Amino acid sequence: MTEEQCRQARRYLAQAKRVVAFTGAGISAESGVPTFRGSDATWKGIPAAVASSIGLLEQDLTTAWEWFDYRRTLLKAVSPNAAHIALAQAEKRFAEFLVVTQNVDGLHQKAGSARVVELHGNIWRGRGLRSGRRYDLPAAPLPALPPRGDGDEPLRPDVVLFGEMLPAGAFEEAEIAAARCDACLVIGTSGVVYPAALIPLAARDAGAAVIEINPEATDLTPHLTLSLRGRAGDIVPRLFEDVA
Ligand code: BV8
Repeated sequence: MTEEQCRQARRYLAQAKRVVAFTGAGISAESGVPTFRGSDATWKGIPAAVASSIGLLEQDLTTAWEWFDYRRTLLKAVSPNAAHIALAQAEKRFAEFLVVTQNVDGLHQKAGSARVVELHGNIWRGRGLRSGRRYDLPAAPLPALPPRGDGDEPLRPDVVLFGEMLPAGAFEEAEIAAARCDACLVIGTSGVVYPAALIPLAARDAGAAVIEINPEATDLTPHLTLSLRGRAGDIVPRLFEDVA
């Protein structure tokens, strides 16, 4: 990111009343959470996108739980980083500020963000296979797989798997916010997963300034107002430094 780009991005934010921060796995990378498409995106030789698919869960619930409980064990030890914290602190300075995340790690809430839409669910919850009832899960590693709810009902991870619809309401809430915002940050996402990747495009279509923060160019880059090269933990705090 150049100083001029930083000044431009800060000007857009200083003029904004309504902000959406759209985040992906890259915002948690500096907390030590593996991304989906980095070199570390496999488990027992299975690509993450396959391990996180409805096909695998329907075929073998226990293996699906082994994958998710492995990630929950990794995530237990991680903390929000400077980017998560900067977004949580920025929330109070705007008339409207919404974090729309593709992540399931709960790090935005842990950093203090109160307005968060989780498009893909949350890895700390389970959901009854039949009842759909949600439960907070015991600490990882789980004593038995699959975990069970009331009436000994087997649970599944309360996340959206590849090949599944997004939670009713979450996507719509994100779309409405994107269509109203003046500025949309796009932080740490490769922009390949749909329908989530439509959110920054909805902001662009509504005339918002859409600002990407990523060490690399992505599928979204050509469609955005500004693309700031660099790590979220370095850039995001600078964008909000003494914003009125
Ligand atoms: C749907 C929860 C329709 C689980 C996730 C073929 C078959 C089936 C489906 C499809 C198909 N082809 C396309 C689809 C649709 C599919 C899709 O988009 N697939 C992609 C891969 C092509 N989408 C779906 O299936 C969605 N549902 O379409 O339903 C439907 C209609 C009718 C009936 C049924 C269904 C559901 C998608 C939700 C999947 N679940 N998560 C879990 O976590 O295990 S998505 C998963 O990927 C994560 O949530 C992750 O966040 C997300 C997106 O990836 P990114 O966040 O972008 O992460 P990625 O690793 O890709 O990139 C990281 C970026 O960070 C990089 O750019 C990197 O440069 C950058 N970075 C790295 N370090 C830093 C950094 N940036 C800043 N700072 C740093 N330090």
